[in-house]
Amino acid sequence: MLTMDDIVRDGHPVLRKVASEVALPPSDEDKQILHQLMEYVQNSQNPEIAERYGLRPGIGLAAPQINVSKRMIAVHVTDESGKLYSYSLINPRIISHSVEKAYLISGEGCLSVDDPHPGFVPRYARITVKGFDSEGKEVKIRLKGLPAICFQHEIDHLNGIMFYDHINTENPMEKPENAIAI
Ligand code: K2U
Ligand code: NI
Repeated sequence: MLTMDDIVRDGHPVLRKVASEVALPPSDEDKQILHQLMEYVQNSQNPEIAERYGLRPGIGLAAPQINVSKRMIAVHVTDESGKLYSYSLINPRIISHSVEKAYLISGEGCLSVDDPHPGFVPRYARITVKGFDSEGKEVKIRLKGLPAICFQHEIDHLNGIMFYDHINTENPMEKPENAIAI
């Protein structure tokens, strides 16, 4: 199983690379990586396992964060109505998005960033994502709320973008325009 020792930290060059597309159907090695990403996220949300292995809780994880520069992510998050969004995706891409933005009132963190970066992170309020599951089958997902924020955070990792890149440096706490607070 993955632990925090496997998660690279800010400053590692892999976090600033554009990750490579994954060949389909995925190889056994790529399927194993995808499984490990999801396993970490689920383990990190289990208080007993997280405490026993010192896992920082997360709702998503991208392959570059374990030093694998490939376009794979895992997301395991529940929205405000209690609906679970649990997806391990290969080559995910945002195919459409709202004009309206959204941001987390609490700001964002990252398993690869140890120090805080206070400030609002403007994201699209609603997105449609296409990708492929672990068997290479196409998946299309419409997202809003925290799941939409999480998918955008993870897809950013595949493009070498960190959450704090989006924060207004002049005024980090300035409310983003045309945006809903989550
Ligand atoms: O990619 C990662 O580093 C995992 C992040 C993803 C994330 C950060 C901010 C907003 C949405 C997703 C971790 O999940 S950070 C911990 C966390 C836990 C619950 C809610 C938000 C952030
Ligand atoms: Ni992150």
